[in-house]
Amino acid sequence: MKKTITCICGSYVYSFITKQQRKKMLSENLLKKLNTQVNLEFYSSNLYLQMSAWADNKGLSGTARFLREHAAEEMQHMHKIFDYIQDTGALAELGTIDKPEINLDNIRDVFEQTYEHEKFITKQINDLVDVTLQEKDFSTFNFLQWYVSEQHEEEKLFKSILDKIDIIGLDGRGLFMIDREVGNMLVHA
Ligand code: OFO
Repeated sequence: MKKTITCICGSYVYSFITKQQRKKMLSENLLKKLNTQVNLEFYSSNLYLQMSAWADNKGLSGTARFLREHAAEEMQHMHKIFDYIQDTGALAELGTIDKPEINLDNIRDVFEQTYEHEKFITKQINDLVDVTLQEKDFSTFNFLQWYVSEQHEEEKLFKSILDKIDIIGLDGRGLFMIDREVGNMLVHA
């Protein structure tokens, strides 16, 4: 509902327009894709939290801590898109989030699967950026550039851990050293 307030002298009129009345800044197509990405970020968070539980049960406390921190970061990614959608006057909508299925035998599996998952997310972000260019939605294009850089960092991070595992190996003290190393890593170190 549109509300107007007129000051005493009658010279100024302020209009308050509800969010629903704002001109929609996002196409239906982009809105749907951004809402899908909200769900994917939720899924990423749950996936890393589940992996963190697995690592904790295996006594890999450094890896568990790292993954838990990363799960929290994924929630920030989710909120950022959620807020952007709301800021455009559209409606952020949460959907069903798949159960994270993990199939892990060792710490290398953890980082191989996280690396593969991040490559999948990068593809999703790239597809989103592509749509913004097709629709000439430069505002959303600009917003998504943060995610483009973020995905570059995330792929680099998980690949660097995999490289360390391959150099150090998991025999003898190797597993202990890797777990300690991962636990000391900041998410974007
Ligand atoms: Fe791991 O970057 Fe978001 O999903």
